[in-house]
Amino acid sequence: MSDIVKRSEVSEESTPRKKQKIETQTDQNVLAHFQMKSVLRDSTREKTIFIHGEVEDQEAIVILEKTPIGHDSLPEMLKKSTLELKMKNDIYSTYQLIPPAHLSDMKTTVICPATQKHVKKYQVQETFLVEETEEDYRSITLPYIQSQSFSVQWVYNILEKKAEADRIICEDPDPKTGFVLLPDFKWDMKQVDDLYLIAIVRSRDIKSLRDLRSEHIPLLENILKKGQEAILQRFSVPACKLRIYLHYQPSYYHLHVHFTSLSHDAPGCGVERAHLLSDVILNLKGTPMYYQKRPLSFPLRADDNLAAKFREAGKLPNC
Ligand code: M7G
Repeated sequence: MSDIVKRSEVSEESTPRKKQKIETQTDQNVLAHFQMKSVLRDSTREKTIFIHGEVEDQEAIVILEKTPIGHDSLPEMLKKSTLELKMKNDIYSTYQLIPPAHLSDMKTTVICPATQKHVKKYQVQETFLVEETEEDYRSITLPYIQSQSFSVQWVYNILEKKAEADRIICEDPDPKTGFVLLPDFKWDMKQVDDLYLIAIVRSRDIKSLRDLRSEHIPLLENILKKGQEAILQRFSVPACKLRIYLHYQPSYYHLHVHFTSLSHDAPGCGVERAHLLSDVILNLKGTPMYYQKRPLSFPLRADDNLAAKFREAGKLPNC
């Protein structure tokens, strides 16, 4: 794991001028200028907190996450930490362990400038399951995606090597079957237990699972095979320990595939949103227009504008 590097990550969803400003601030500790407004969500189980605030009059979101303990750091952690006894009873004792500073860092993600849509994405909300037919997609979802989905500028920056070029794990330049595989910004790359990478396809005209047809099978098989090989070679994680899937609905409408460690309960890996890539390939082999024709179910947050559109169309009658 010595070739795994640590780095701070910043959303690319900003204009070039603003981006420049944010990157400079990040280098000098952007959090020093962060004015907290509210906690959007707090997960004690995932040990993550999502905070909404402002950085110099720009809306911002900061995500702080305590990451798993790396096996490599255990000997040093056990030897060099300070232990404060909290309780002792018979053979049982609990302590507060204070590790050396370099072993107690926290993964931090900054989104700035953040949009209202980002704020909603991270807020706690009730969710509903929606069943979307082919007709619903055409009349409700597609117009919605075209009018108000998140910018995919960060994706184009990766494909054009304007951002994260040094993080690429493997790439295939073919315009039809090619892709770029790199660490997802949810992963700090410190240990493989929570491994998380994404493969971003080169083709710019496939928005999501819904657009996939049998002609895309070579692309999907290429991502599956080369992604698995690259992860084995670079991180020594075999294919049988990977969960490889697509989200429907995704947050970003440029086709990408998630590669996560099977032992990691990654956000969004539940059956209501994740579609295993191997199943997608089999479905397309059996029925070339499977994803165009079949109703697809997915969760929607109560305050999501897409949920409002489904409600208006009478598709969420009791919600
Ligand atoms: P998704 O299924 O569209 O949405 O996946 P989700 O965020 O609801 O899962 C997009 C994936 O891209 C997510 O896993 C994000 O963590 C990841 N991601 C988003 N951004 C803005 C970046 C980025 O700038 N760099 C990298 N490396 N990953 C990103």
